[in-house]
Amino acid sequence: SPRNKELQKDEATLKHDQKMEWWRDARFGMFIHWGLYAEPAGEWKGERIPGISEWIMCNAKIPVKDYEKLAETFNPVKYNAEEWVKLAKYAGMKYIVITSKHHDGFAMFHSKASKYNIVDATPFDRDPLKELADACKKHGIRLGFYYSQAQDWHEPGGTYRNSDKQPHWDPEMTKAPLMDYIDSKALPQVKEILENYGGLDILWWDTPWEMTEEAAQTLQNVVNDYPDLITNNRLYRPWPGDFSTPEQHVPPTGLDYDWEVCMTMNTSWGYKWYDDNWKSGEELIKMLVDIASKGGNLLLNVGPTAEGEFPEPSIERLKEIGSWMQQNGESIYGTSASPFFKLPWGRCTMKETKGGTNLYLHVFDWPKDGILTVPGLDTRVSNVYLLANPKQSFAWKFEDGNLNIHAPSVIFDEINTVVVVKTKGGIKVNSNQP
Ligand code: H79
Repeated sequence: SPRNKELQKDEATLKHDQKMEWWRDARFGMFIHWGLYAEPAGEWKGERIPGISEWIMCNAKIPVKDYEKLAETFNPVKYNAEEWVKLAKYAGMKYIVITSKHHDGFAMFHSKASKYNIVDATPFDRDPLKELADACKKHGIRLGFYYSQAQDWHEPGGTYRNSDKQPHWDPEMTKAPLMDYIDSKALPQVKEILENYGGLDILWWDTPWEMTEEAAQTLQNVVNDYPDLITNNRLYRPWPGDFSTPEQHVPPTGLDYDWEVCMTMNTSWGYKWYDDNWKSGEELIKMLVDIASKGGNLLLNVGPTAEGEFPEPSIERLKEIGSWMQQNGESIYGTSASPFFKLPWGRCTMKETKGGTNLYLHVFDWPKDGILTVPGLDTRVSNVYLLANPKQSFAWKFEDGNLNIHAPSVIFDEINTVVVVKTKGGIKVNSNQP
């Protein structure tokens, strides 16, 4: 009956909400792009190859046999999983997603399905993803693996996409159908990563364009055995997965579906030694706030070196974000999108509390007159104070249908100061905002 159908749907929605709860609260995660491409780091035979470094095999049209040789010298002896996890945690990140296999086809985990993996094909006799999984468990960080399911430039049958839609530059790679590669490598490897790493929280697919529905369904059948696993929307178009994935841009408004922006700190995902185009720590903090104010997550990328270390500029930025998050994380975690259409001075996030709702006002630009106007707010306010220093409270007044907060000039020049408006009961915002 229709009534039964409705009840079933409610149950499915409830289950889905339960599954997504930690992810929605987390707001902030670390993406790690690490693979053989960290070794050339954007340069091939003395030549700088334009584009993102993890695409170097494709961009420089490197024959499979030549690219494979990178494995013989890939030896990240400085890798220390716990250091990575501790830094992510200090930065305020609640989860990590790492490339288990990128488009180059090289597995960064021990795989029985393909010898082309870090344990069997390199001098490095360790499984770095096992070590990462253990470190994440120890420090309470959730873990996801990125897996390039369609593009695999190392296998006949793996797809390959470029802007001019040419076939793979290495003719050997075009001689098998997609399902051969899916059955012999992608499917067994996906089973391995889901089974061997203590239970993944996220599986992050990429580049769905050349997938077929048959290939997608084959992989989805495995995913279905893991009811708590969260997946993105890049297995197959137009399948929605659990969340959508704006890449390298922040949407102008929130989306009505769970979403996560993935973003690099410089230009490339994989390590590229001469990529100096770094966003500042302040920019990244404001980006996280902007995304949270629209109800999304930020997955911020680090591209470690072939020695197994984070680049110094990434470390600096993670620390800068961390020192802000240590004081202001409450205004990010577990919050929901701003109830305001637009705020001239910054952004807003909000969160239910025992007695009412907290509004977190992120002040990017202090109004010159020191009066912070919260437009159209129609709510009983019990306190207004500085999140980083709750003893610092502010006077407030309702005037002309707006809440005006009178801020002393001492804090005017701080970047992104968070002012908490504690309210009693729910938030009501009148729509006749400026
Ligand atoms: O893993 C990261 C990227 O390597 C991957 N997704 C993120 C998370 C990615 N794959 N494709 N793209 C991003 C965008 C595609 C860009 C392309 Fe091109 C433009 C493919 C072909 C033309 C630029 C030029 C990149 C490769 C050649």
